[in-house]
Amino acid sequence: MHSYIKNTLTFTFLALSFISCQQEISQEIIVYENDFSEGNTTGIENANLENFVNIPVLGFYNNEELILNLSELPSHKALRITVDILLHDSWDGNVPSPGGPDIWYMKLDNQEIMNTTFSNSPCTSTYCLMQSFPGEFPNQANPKTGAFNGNLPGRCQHNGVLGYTSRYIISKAIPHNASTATITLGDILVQENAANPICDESWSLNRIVVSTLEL
Ligand SMILES: [Ca+2]
Ligand SMILES: [Ca+2]
Repeated sequence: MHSYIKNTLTFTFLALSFISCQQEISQEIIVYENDFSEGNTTGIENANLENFVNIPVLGFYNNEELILNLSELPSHKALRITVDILLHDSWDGNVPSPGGPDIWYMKLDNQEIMNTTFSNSPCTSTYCLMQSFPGEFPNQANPKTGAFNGNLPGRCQHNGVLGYTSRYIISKAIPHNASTATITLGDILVQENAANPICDESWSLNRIVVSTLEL
């Protein structure tokens, strides 16, 4: 085999993209990947294995945090965190109390890296509850902007009704060099008029991938 090709193949993960500082990534190594199909929740606090339409997930959360603790990370300059999340039932996006705002957030080592809202509301000329994603709260975007799939069935309050679960695949690259990392996913959901809050609005985690980046 030609040595150039051989050397190229030696690197499992190559420079595929850029992060905000526009430096080229020389090596990306996946250090954690879990779709929960094996039932392994080692290192995750508040892990609760569930199923959503026969897909294994961690769920179902309402005003809760899910925390992944990683250690012995290889030398790196940044972490890429990719989450595949499902937002179930009547998320109301940016609206004020009593319906919202319905916040979902991510932290790395207790520093906020994402604080946004999601909306599963219908959107017509007379009724549309805006969401912040793909921006940060209180950005104004139409419901389901950026969704990987906005037409999955509701889980509880709108059980089986298409459009009441939306799926988002979110990837963030953050400067980081410590050998340990704590990743927190959480929500602040508001449903003051709901008899059963977790049935009215909840979320679940379908998959999480963490990789280290050398710049
Ligand atoms: Ca609601
Ligand atoms: Ca709400």
